[in-house]
Amino acid sequence: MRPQSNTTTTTNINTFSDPSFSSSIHRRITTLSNHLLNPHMASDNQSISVSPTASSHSVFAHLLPAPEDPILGVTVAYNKDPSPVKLNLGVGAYRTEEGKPLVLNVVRRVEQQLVNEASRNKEYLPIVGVADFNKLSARLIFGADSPAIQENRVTTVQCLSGTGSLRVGGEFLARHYHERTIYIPQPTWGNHPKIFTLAGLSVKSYRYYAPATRGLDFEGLLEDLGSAPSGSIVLLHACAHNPTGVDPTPEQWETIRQLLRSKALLPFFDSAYQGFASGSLDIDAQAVRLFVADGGELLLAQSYAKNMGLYGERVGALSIVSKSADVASRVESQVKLVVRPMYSNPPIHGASIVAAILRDSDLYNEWTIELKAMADRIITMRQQLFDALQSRGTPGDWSHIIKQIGMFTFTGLNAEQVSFLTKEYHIYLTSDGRISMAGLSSRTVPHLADAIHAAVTTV
Ligand code: KET
Repeated sequence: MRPQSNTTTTTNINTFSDPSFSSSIHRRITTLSNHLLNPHMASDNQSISVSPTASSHSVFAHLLPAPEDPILGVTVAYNKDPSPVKLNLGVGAYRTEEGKPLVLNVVRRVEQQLVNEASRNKEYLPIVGVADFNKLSARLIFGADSPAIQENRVTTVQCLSGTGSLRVGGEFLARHYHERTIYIPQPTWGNHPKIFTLAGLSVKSYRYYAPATRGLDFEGLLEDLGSAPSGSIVLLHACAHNPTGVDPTPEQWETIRQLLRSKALLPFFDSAYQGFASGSLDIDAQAVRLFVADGGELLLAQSYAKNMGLYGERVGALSIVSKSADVASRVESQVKLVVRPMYSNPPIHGASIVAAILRDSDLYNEWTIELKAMADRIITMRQQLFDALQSRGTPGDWSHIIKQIGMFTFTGLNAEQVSFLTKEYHIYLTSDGRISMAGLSSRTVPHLADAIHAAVTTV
């Protein structure tokens, strides 16, 4: 069929009428047809070699099977267990009294509204994400009256939940900050060392938890951060420390702030549980606000996975507080250079839900009520588990269950006792003895208490 005449086809016609081009095409077609009809007849210099990928040997044959993730792997094991009494207390994900995942009513309502808005489209977001989401997220954590926000000293970039925000922040620091060492608490969320190492930072730890008291090792913390080289980065859990459930008191936070500022250490807050520690968004932001109020610089990774139940939507933000509006805008331009080659720009849906809730005072109030209900249910579970162990006369002091804060109890069970719980009682938790209190219900507390009692009396 003769092609239509337009510029492109004219070029094609000219190309095909070029004798050298048409003879090269002819040669290749002949080679290909010879090979297909009888591969042995193809002459040596025209044969199509068999690619190594077509052989039976895999180029990945040398790979060793990687271990499952210490936290998410617990869910993998749980899913394989056919027992009807199995209980997943591994991952920090909220469950209802019926043991079901929860989508907040306010989230469902906003999602309906978003779906019905015909004017919405699926265009790419800017590299920094939904502008309103960023503004409102900064206000949520720093406070609406924060001087840093009023002075335009805050750069906020929508990222892929808390993990993505930490990673982008880590890479930004590895590229542009003069000191490449980050101090993380011992213990901390298991993903922290991997995130920061892969971001290009060197990871060291500072003492945080005293197993003997099941409380904060405040002396150890001050000593370790006091001897960190000036300028080092310090990872701090904004509230509801994971996995210990132990937070500094407001007075201890003030001492930590003075130490960091006097040594020019750079704070990097991880805020994954705002609202889950006390039930109040403002109270849980107090430590962060203390550090912003002194006019100093800091980074903050924020997640809406837990407090809005948006786990799989991957909604979060990285905020960087700088000394001036001018620096903040240059910081933003450089953060964009980190994001663009990594994932280009963030997803729309989850951030639109958050922005809609934070923008509207009725929706916001509804959210705070649902959030408080989640936090309260966890506190009730703490009391019920403590009472159940008391009534069984389980040896040991279990008061840390009601003293610890947030989603987790750091039980003090050792790795053998944990594997006993899993093998004998089908209760799944991380090997460090952390249990997600949000995965418990009044119905399952007795089963867990029986298991803990058996573990500490027999293992
Ligand atoms: N920081 C902390 C302290 C944290 O516990 C988590 C998640 C995150 C950040 C990241 O959450 P994201 O979903 O990226 O916003 N912790 C729970 C889930 C997990 O391990 O991924 C957990 O510890 O069970």
